[in-house]
Amino acid sequence: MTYPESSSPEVVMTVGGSDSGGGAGIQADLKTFSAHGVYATTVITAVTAQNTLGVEQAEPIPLELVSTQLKAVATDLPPAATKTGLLGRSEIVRLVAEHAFRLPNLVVDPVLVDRHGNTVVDDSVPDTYMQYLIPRAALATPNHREAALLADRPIEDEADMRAAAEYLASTTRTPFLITGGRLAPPHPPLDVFSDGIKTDSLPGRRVRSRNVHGTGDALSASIAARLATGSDLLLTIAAARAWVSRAITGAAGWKLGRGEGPIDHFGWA
Ligand code: PXL
Repeated sequence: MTYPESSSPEVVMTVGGSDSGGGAGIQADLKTFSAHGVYATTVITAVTAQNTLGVEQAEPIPLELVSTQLKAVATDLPPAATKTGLLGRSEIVRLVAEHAFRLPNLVVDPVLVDRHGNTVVDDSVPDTYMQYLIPRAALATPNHREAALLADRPIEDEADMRAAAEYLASTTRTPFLITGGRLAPPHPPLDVFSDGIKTDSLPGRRVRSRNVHGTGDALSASIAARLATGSDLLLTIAAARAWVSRAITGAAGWKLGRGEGPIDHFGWA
């Protein structure tokens, strides 16, 4: 089949780690991009051996090979939007920042903690994000634990999330969406958006499901895919949040693996 040039799909690139279990990371981004009808390209920064129960091993890809992937993809298949996930080391955060001038609609999902809340990066990584990469992005989407590391202050509740979002956005001059899906009960799930001037609390719906692995990746990837076809940032965020909520609801009854299972990227349920 041939596509007339005018109907070629938009290209969206993801930079992140491979999740062998298919629920998060590069594999989840491929699914999310495909579900949104955009053409996915990938730059792999690390390979993890993991399943729904957890990560067994993680190996970084050498810096030079990450750099060559980035150049190969960005020069031949220029992305209309890019999402970053697990970058892992400061040198990779800086490498992506060096390419940012050719990466419009850059959505930075700073993966700094694992699903249990343990920090998975060196101490220098949050600062490197704040100094080099996030100021060049269209949006940053940390969860509340990652936002606490970036802002270097505790975040326990909505007031903390709002103050941190405003501080982070005004410091970097980049809009922030702090996600609070895993805020400790009794707090309802809540995301907070700030562009440094106005700050909005975006309440969510609590869906009872153990299958929430990769929800953060799905949100940032959905936002990147939607920005590629160009629309307003706040409307994009609202549409992406609704899409993720449907994907969580769809997979609530799934029994894939013995641990935290994946979400329903394609609306199968
Ligand atoms: O969900 C964050 C994430 C990103 N990338 C990789 C991951 C995870 C979480 O498990 O494994 C590769």
